[in-house]
Amino acid sequence: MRITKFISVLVICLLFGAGNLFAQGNFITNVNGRTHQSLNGKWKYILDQYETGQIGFSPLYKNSKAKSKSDRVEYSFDNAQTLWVPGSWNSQKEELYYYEGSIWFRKTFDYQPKHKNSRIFIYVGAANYKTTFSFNGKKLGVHEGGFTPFSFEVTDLLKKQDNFLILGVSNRREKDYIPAMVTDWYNHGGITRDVKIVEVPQTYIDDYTLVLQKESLNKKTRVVKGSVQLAGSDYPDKAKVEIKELGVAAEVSINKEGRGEFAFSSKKMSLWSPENPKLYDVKLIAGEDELTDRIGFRTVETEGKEILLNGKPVFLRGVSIHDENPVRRDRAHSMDDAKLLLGWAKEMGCNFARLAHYPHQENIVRLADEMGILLWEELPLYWGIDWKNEDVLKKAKAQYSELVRRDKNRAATIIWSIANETVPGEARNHFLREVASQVRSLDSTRLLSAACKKDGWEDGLAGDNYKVSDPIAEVFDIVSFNEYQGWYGGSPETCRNKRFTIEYNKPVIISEFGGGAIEGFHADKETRWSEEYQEYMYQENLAMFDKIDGVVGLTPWILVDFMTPLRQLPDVQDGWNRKGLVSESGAKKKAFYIMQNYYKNKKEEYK
Ligand code: GCB
Repeated sequence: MRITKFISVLVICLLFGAGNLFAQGNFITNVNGRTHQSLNGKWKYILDQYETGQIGFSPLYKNSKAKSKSDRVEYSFDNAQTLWVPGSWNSQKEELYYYEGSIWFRKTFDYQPKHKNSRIFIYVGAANYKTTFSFNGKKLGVHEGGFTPFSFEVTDLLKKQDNFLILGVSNRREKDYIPAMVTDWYNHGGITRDVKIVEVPQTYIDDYTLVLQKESLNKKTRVVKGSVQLAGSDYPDKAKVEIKELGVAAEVSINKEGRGEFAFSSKKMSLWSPENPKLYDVKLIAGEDELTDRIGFRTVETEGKEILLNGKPVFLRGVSIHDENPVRRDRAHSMDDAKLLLGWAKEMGCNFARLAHYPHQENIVRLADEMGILLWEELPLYWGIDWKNEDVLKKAKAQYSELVRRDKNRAATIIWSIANETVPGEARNHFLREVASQVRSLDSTRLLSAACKKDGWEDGLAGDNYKVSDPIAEVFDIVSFNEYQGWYGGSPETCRNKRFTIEYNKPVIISEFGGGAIEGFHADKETRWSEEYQEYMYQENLAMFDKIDGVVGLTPWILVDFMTPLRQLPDVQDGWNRKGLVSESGAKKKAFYIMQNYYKNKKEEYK
């Protein structure tokens, strides 16, 4: 009888989504620029493989405790084991290595607001993939998407002592998720980025954008235009934007909706570029709220087959990167992790990185701003997306607006890439067009692209002539494609005969190329998995790309070996994709130096 009741509750909940409020979009931005306190550290956890935690024998978010010795509480956090947050669960416990399902996390804490009359939010940098968020026993909503932030307001629920925050995180794969069922990367589950308590005044600065105006690029006085959006109820008439170093103090008139636009000019402004990654401390003041951000000013556009940064042609000396620290075998989540990855890229001579295949942690974007590394940012519209499903399209738009909201003031980010290796077709073209126009409407100042495929051997078109004619490239500023000649097709020397026709008069980026090598395995250049094979393949590929008209950027696949359940070849892959130019332990393979040398020459060429 009990079981029948349980099943009917379960069915009703599944049908009606258990009253979930979806929380996409308006998270608190620039959390480090506001009053905050970390909730990182050890969290208690309960495993919930069948995902009944919202409704089961005891809804886990309620944090039930036995009140008497006869009370039956089957799920209790109090004596549970712990996991570190941030961190993927897979990397922390052997028995969780391949676990896919849900885990409920609990953090207890006392908190005394630092300011009187503050509003209190809890911010989560990312949790993979779907999170049920609850605070002090109340379910506040659900967030979907494993790589973008979310936050919930808890002002009215907060107590001075014994608060409990419970997050149910599921990393199950589903056909209507983004990404979908199969990826060539590891499905790190859990709360993978920082969790913070953030305090803001009753009315606060919710969003802001500053953009250097192209028309003023070559003028003595450079002009920046921007906007501020406040959240709250009692909007001040005016807000202010200040940059001390430039002597800027711009007044912003705030309208009834809490929005204001502004413009200021400066004769002294240095442009941001890889050679001169100049950032300014920008202070925004509105009523009681005040925050600072470090912002660089530059322009980016295309002209024919060139990409112009601050009006000058640039060659993007790039590399593809996954958001993973191979040494800790975990998702990257700290500034140190970001330094490790961008440090290798810089050593290789890069001025550009492709943050594949999903939004990376905010630290790496901010570090790229400081170091002068241009960025391609991406959404996991990857293999096997359910293009016909309108809900999936909504999710893609929601995730993209979160990414743009987070990073739109970063000078480093110049390209939004909306997809990777997707097969042209009516439904897919419609879907990506919709995403492209959504991204453009959110941010018309950056370039759009996607990693496409060429037409060739896969389509049975034998021969040496390849075409890049994906119809979706029509809506992009840059044509990008992945190319694995010498690894998935033919031996490295077959590169010599290949010719490419790009059907668009647009700049071209080779968004992936490469092949695997086991670091320290040396043999002749025909032996697969040897460093020599990889080195040879890089040489042949680079020579082939040099002959393609319009190539202005490369992002070889990939900077470092990365974890993936897709690659199991014993003694060779062992759960790792070996295409890294650097090994999992940080040793550079021979091909690393081929790229380093190639980029040294490119840098000279583009001086
Ligand atoms: C690709 C994918 C990338 C894979 C890579 C590979 O084309 O975009 O996610 O990891 O190939 O190693 O095969």
